[in-house]
Amino acid sequence: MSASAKIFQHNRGSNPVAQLLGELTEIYGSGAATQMVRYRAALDAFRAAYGPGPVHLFRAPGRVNLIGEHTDYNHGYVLPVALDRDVLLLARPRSDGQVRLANVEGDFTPRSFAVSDAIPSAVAGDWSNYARGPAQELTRLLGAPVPAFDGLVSAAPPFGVPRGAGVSSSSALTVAMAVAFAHFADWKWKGAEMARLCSDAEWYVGTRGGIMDQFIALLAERGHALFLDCRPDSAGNFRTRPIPLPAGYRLLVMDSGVRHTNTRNEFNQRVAACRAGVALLRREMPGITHLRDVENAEWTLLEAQLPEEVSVAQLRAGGVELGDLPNVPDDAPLRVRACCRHVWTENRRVLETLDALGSNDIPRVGSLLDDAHTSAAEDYRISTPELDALTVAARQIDGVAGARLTGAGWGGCVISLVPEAQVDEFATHVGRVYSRETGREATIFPCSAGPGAGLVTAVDV
Ligand code: NG1
Repeated sequence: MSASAKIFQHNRGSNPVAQLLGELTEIYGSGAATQMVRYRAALDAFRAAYGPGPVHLFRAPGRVNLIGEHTDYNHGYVLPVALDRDVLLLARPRSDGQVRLANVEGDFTPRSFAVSDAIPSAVAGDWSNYARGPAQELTRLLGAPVPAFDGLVSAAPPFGVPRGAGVSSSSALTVAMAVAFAHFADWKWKGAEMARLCSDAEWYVGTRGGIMDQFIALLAERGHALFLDCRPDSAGNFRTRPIPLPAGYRLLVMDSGVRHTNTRNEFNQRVAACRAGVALLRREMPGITHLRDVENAEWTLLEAQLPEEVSVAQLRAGGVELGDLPNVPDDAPLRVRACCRHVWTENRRVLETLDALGSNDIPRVGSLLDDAHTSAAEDYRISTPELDALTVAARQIDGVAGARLTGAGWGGCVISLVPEAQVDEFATHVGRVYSRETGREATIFPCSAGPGAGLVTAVDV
């Protein structure tokens, strides 16, 4: 179990309400009283679905990424922060090997599957895949089927992780499931191993993503971002460092309300462009495996070897294979040079941001965030008019340090570092300008940098 994950054991002798409130205060701070209402409603729903008895409560947070976008699967650097919005999973073990899943949100209808050595995935898009994936990966790791459970998920707004908003709701669900299976299997997980397991579980679902979301969901510390070097060392360990968020600023999240749906193909095409870049650079630099390997090479030397645009079919004709990448058509145009430029420059920006945070040079942090947005929009082409409109509005307030899209892109959220005294003015201004420019409503909320996933407590219902 990670040192940062809080574990609270059920104490039958104590007052369960006071005990739970104490535990929620550790996790949510001043938000504990309202969380209590949510937790009690979830406990009632669990009892209604599965009957009275003991229940374990697990949680896993969503995240924003301060900087370092689409660098994780290139073995680069990232700087994510956990939200205090999370996925709550209530669970009770079952002895018959059947996992049963319910959800407080009606659009996720009940599901069930049997644990076994080989758990088949449900159809693409089925929410049970976020439980099947971790169950399968943990079964593989432990060499025996994991214990089954009755589970109820509570992740509805405003406490849950917004879905499709680039704040990692899918990873939060995967991690919550993995933490529950691990707990009932009595597997004492360590951060890196569990993060990898959860990342593999998401490959099971079909996205060829990286490990950032799982790491931050598991290892987050209150009040801190997490610097993560996504290149494992020879023993499979990753370098991580908690980074305090700057005093006097709030990290504000602006949800555009635009949801990315069916963008897995676009995502995998960006992965393909990066892999193509590595394959082409390998002709001159035979040892490289990821774009991270060329971080110290001159960009002008690299770009000369990278085509502006090439298709998978053209690459294959030239003897270049890109590996297992679902949903990347043969004729998809891969913008290899621009995508690699984004990754190469973004890695530098992450390291510069660390330096700037270390010396409390917040204006410098702001200009790096702005540059990161430009690179994401122009080189990686993952922005939208709505995200751009939010960044423009955010930068109009004096003292704001940067604005950039966060997460995969194609909708979702923008973040800004806002001086504490200007938070209200900022939210009013951005909300007004955004609805004038786009006809949409933005949801603006602070990122409270909460703690990582784990077992909250066990109680009787
Ligand atoms: P979101 O925004 O949660 O879809 C995805 C990937 C991350 C990372 C970011 C872009 C998954 C589960 N998540 O996050 O690993 O690549 O995009 O920086 O694949």
